[in-house]
Amino acid sequence: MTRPTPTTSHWGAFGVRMNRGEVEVIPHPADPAPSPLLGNVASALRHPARVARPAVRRSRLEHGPGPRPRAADEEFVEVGWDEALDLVAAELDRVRSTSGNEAIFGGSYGWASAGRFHHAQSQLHRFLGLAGGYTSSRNSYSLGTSLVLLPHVVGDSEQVVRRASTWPTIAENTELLVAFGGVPEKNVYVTPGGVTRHVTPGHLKSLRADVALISPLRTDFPLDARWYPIRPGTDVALMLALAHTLVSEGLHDRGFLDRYCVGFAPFERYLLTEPKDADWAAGICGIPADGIRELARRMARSRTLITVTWSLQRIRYGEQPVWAAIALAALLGQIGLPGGGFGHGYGSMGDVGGHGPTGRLPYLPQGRDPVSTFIPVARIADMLLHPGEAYDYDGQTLKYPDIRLVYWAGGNPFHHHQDLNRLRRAFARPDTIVVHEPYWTATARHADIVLPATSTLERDDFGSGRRDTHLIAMRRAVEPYGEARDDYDILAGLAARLGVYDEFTEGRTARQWLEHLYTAWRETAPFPVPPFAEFWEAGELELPPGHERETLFERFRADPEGSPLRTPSGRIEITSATVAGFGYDDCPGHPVWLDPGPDPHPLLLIANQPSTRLHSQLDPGAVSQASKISGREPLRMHPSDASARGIADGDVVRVFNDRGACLAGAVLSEDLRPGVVQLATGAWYDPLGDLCVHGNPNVLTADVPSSRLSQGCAGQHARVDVERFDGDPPPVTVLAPPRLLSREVAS
Ligand code: PGD
Repeated sequence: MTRPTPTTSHWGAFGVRMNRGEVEVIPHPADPAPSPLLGNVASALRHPARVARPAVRRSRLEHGPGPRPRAADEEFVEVGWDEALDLVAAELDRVRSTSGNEAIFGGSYGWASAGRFHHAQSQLHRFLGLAGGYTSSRNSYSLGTSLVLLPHVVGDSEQVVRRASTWPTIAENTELLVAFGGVPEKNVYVTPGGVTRHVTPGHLKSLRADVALISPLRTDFPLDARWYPIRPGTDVALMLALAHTLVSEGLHDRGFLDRYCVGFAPFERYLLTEPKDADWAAGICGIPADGIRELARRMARSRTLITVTWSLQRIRYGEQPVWAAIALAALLGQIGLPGGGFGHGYGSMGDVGGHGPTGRLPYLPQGRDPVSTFIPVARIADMLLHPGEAYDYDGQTLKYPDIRLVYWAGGNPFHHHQDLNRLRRAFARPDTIVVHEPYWTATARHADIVLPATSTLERDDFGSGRRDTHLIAMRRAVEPYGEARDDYDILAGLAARLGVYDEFTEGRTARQWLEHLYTAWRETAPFPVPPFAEFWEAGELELPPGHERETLFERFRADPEGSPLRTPSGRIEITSATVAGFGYDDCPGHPVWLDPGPDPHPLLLIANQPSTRLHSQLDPGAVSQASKISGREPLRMHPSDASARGIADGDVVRVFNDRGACLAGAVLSEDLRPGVVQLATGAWYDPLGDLCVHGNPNVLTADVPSSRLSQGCAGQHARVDVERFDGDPPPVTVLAPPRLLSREVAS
């Protein structure tokens, strides 16, 4: 038996071996809980949806650059690499000389693939920076709201996410875990950049704490828990009522509030006038008032950890649940004590609560972007549709640039953005859209020029994620698909045409870059690191372990003067004078309940992360495909909502609202609250007019920000209705390439 070739991915390290011409995937021997997503890898690797050759939209080839509808079903013409690269280089040059580099949007948000060198965005940003610069994007679709809010409240988002209290500390000390959004196990298999040991499932089993699962979905906690089936989007009302009970019954810790917090008084006034009590909250969140009071009292007498998943901030007014949870934890006075306080993102990502190493890893410098213009990442459609328009962001007034060229590598906006029918209109505005992709995703189909990128198994790299225990040599295991090239080689080809080849490559091949980055890291690493050749041969390097027992804000608690928070006051800001000073009605100076207002559609759709793929990645893979119903994404709904609509388990249904509609396959389940339906993100968008025939929920979500403060993604919820789809549903076409013409036929 040959030794497996090592590699890693966002969903785990693994090995591959060729077995009678087929790729065999072997979990890493040190992984106690390999991800189910590994079952997608072999089937997706050479799927017909791969991009084999550079391709240009036919109308672009015939008519040159300019705004155009960019229909997803238009033909593409396959061209040679030289022609494709000449086209892209000429267009970059045209746009920068006629409109300036600000007119090039290179934000290129997305998860791309694991691998420290061939990271698509880092490569693209480095190249575009050398080519004169680009308009960039900030923050993430994942955590964009909290990334802006947390600095105002606790001074730091990095610490909350990267140095969260570790699972062993929680297992040993927490008596009551109050989990808003639960700890969804499906997400803990994923960590950006790689993960070798999936330890969270094991840690969850070792918890001694009682668990209060506060979620519309019972499946959001994998083990026994007391389920509070809350109405989606109303967690803040519940948190305020818990706070109200603590304050009105004198159960709050005044000493902690005085010493470690500022701005409790205005918040207390808010709680007590027009009281935000349990009776008030029960009418909003659907949890009985007695249950709310009883939970508050248990929280006060137990070592209590309050956790909030990232999904809770991915909604309109998404700042509020995060801020209210911190205020609630402050009232309990346990922040900085082992097993107490608050946490953000347990179950949102594999590394939150992890205790792997925290040291620096080898990395590719992205260089400098000479253009300072940026957008908060989720404002892409607004930017394309409203050039020149002013908008608010974190106390500033910014203006959307006029983008003529969009360049995307390593992301799928036609997966990740909201209101996809609006995004299609936005994508009609620029003169040119360039995409590097291994697959014919919906984004590739909405581009003008598509350049085929290799996947990780087709190139040499090394990889390791945050708090990962290993650095893995990712050795090329198979030949590139078709004529696919590494993003680095594609960009080097463009750099040569634009006169920045030497600056971009620094005279190195990809393999030489690996050795260079590794060696630079090795020279400064605070522990012994073998030479590159030895590491490459061994296939991995185990990194020195991190601290198993850590508590968030332990040092601040021990010495608030010596280790202050990086807020203006140095303390936890229950009221922020800075945020209050911005005067935003959708994010005032302390946590508040903001009613999203009426909507005629009776069901609340939760568009959460899938369990069968990573975002839209691997949708053609076997595990993802096996979950589909008549080829459509499964939509979970309560039997009472289904029977009221004449829907049976396994029916194809149409999910709709004013923005659009999609088809899905009904799965009836009592594990969700009546009135709630759930459809995971990531089914490849397959438009037929305003209908997605495949089941992408982002045709239904609204393209509105969480607030003027953060302008974060609010795609987790949408109001919808559902009906049975009678007759033959239109076929899913997106898993086959678009119509491809050869150069001769096209001319
Ligand atoms: P991916 O499917 O990971 O989604 O959005 P994101 O755009 O990250 O897209 C990555 C793309 O990169 C894939 O198409 C893949 O083929 C391509 N790729 C992989 N490797 C390479 C490479 O080496 N080179 C190149 N050129 N391409 C490569 C994710 C985003 O979606 C996130 S993070 C979140 S948390 C959001 N969540 C929600 C949500 O909760 N609800 C809704 N409704 N919408 C969301 N969207 C967001």
